[in-house]
Amino acid sequence: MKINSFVTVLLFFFVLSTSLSAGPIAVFDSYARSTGPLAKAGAAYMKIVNRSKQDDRLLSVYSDIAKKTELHTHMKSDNGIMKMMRIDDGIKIGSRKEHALVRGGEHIMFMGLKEPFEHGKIIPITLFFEKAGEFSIEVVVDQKRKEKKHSHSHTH
Ligand SMILES: [Cu+2]
Repeated sequence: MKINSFVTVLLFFFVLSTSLSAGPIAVFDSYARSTGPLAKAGAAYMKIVNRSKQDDRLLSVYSDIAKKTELHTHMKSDNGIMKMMRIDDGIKIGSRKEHALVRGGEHIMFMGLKEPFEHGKIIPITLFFEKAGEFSIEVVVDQKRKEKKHSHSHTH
């Protein structure tokens, strides 16, 4: 367990350091997961900060890890079941605001994984913003992470 928590601390600083870059956009508290080692799809969650004086918009996402990477959200369908839907018009990140991608809400979706999401694996993702442009991050797979704020669970 000691080694494990040391690695966690290292990962924490690694993730933290990726959020310290100058520029208007910062990403923190990010992680990725899949439903299991054989899953063909996975998702990533994070907090995105827009430090700029103007609103921005996350238009699209890309990763080498999957055949397709999309922005998704969850919508309640007519029969009350939560369904995932692709976001086509992007996600607004307001000026000097923080926007969270969370389980059961907006997320980055990887479809057709080229490699399994092993715990601790690092996933490169490029975010494309309307104003800030390209922003590359590396997100660590955390299969054990629980969503803290939402007590209800969603299968993904
Ligand atoms: Cu999805």
